Amino acid sequence: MAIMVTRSSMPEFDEYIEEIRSIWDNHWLTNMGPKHKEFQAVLKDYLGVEKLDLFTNGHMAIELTLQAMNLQGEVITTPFTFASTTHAIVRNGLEPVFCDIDPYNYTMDVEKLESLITDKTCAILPVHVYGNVCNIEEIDRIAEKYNLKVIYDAAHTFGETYKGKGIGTYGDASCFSFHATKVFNSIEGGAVSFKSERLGKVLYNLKNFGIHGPEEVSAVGANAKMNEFCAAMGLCNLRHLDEEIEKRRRVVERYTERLEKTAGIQLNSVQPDVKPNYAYFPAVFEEKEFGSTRNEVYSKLAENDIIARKYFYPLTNTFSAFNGKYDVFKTPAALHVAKRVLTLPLYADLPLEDVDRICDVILSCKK
Ligand code: T4K
Repeated sequence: MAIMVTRSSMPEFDEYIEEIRSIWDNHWLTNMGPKHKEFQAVLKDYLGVEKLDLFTNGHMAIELTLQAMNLQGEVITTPFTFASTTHAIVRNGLEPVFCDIDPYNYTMDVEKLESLITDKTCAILPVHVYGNVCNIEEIDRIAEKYNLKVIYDAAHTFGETYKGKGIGTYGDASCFSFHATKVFNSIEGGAVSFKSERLGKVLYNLKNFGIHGPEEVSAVGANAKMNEFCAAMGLCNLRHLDEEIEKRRRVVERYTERLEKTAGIQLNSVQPDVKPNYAYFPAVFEEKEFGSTRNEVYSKLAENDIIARKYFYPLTNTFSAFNGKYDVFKTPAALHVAKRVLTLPLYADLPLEDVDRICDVILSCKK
């Protein structure tokens, strides 16, 4: 069987059945039922945040957060991310302004941030990409100086802490994804942690049609509610998450041991003050020193039934959807990394023998 870039974590079948049994008693499938309430409460606790709401997925979490802030103008973000981040900005009628990334941790290059601020800038939407935490202090300082909102795309940072505090406590809001491919999943799902009570109320309106009772509709909202089956999956998976992260750590350590000394491969390093979740294992291949290109390594792995992924290539500012509107040469570090990066297979139950086999194939490409 092929080894894919990841494999969804799932509880034992019986554990999930036990979790959903009560749904057959109460026939309550969605619309903020008991599982939703319980999941919301345990998540607040796990993430160490005071205010949090649940959504159908990580994308709607970002899109509705931007909408709830009632923003206008330009949002500074990075193009080295999944389509969702940029699309959430554009779908709100806002203009994305692309900041380059740090070539080593792939998050927003804060040295380049301030020069992109104009009188139209309303917010910063940085991405904690691969679980690497952005330069929070500097982003906060700049946001405060120019009175900008900060919304973190925290899709990859579930359960991480920075300086001992939950990652969701930083910025005005942080948006998490619980998609099947994430460290922690609720099949599909997402959450927003936020500071302002008022923002929470608007977000709730947006996720539930603005409905506040059978005869009261006080806002024009959409539908982005998490259903009971997803909440139940989240409840089950959360019980095993610490163990899963520990297993991921072992996989990451093995990859690192096997690949770190090879010239021409840049690996991710654990950041100071961060409790990591080992979400992804990016490796950047520099052809000059390694002797093979990223695409050659990708193909060699595929010949061996190992399906790595080029997250995040292409950059979002080159998507054909935007018809060449954005100048990719304004984000040269992002372009450099996107052409050279491969995210290697990583999931809790990936056997270390498979990691060794993957590394053997990669090292066979070294010239
Ligand atoms: N912001 C960022 C920075 C994100 O990375 C994402 C999502 C979002 C926002 C938006 O959050 P969501 O709205 O998705 O909650 C995947 C995911 O669909 C997406 O959630 C994720 N980022 C992105 C990085 O990756 P694909 O198209 O690459 O996934 P796919 O279907 O090719 O799956 C990859 C591998 O995962 C498969 O080869 C096998 C495994 N897999 C997949 C699925 C769907 C499973 O084991 N089980 C499954 O159910 O986008």
